[in-house]
Amino acid sequence: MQNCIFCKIIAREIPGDIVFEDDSIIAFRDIQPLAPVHVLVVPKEHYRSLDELPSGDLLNAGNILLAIKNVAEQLGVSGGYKVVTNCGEPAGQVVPHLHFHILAGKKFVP
Ligand code: DGP
Repeated sequence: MQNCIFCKIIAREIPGDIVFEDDSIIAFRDIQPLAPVHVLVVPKEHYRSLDELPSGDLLNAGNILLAIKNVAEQLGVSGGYKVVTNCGEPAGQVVPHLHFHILAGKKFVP
């Protein structure tokens, strides 16, 4: 989608510190980390937030969940991480492209 910063990272129009990628999902380090490990897991298809993920889309939903688990494992934080998605501006969502924060380390903002 035009003017979406995460779509631009996916399309390699702007740089991202990518730690994982497959056909439908990408994960890259957050540019403003709130924790020693702070990675965003992002479906490549543009949904504004979890609210927009189609109810029947179990494939996407399951793939995202498994990607989070696999990325956490790859980052070496299995057993000690938090997953957060901000759904809508009132919840603090700034980038309107569905993404899941993986946060790990001694100190992080919940
Ligand atoms: P949220 O508040 O859930 O929408 O979080 C958006 C996160 O995206 C925030 O922690 C900062 C991060 N972010 C914003 N712009 C960029 C960018 O251009 N590159 C990367 N890697 N992260 C970004």
